[in-house]
Amino acid sequence: MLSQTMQEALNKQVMLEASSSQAYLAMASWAEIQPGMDNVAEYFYMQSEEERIHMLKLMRFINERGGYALVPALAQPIVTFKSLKNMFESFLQHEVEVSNSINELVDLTLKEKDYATHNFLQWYVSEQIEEEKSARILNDKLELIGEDKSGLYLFDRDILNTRNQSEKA
Ligand code: OFO
Repeated sequence: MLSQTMQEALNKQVMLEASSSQAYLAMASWAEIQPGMDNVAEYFYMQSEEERIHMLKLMRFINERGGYALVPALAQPIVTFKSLKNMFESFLQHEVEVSNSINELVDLTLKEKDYATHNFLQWYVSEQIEEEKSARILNDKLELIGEDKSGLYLFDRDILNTRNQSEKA
């Protein structure tokens, strides 16, 4: 059974995962109207779906453990970006924020001696390691490419492979 504090903290995480899904959906839509960034758009559409799955997984857990998962109200995410690089920086920033929040939740489970939730959250800990890694790799690539058009062409061409590789890992 979840404590009230734990339930509220998990519901906050539900909101964060839902906001991530919305933020990445906005990135997908923005990328889709940039010339030649079709695979980047696809990458963020998939990323948005994934965040929704993370949200659902949390909601099901809260309800299973005797709490009540609340569907959150969401603010509009950032919908325009100065550049592709700027969008990917925001992606990484977002993932770091999510990782910090997961770490705080893990901390709370230890304080409360809630080992069931602690165990459940380990999946999110591993997931965040992977997501942060992918976001950092993509940011490093963009740093190297700079304004080089052929580099950007290859970046878009290859981005879905990066995703498939990290899914296999
Ligand atoms: Fe939910 O994993 Fe990214 O944010």
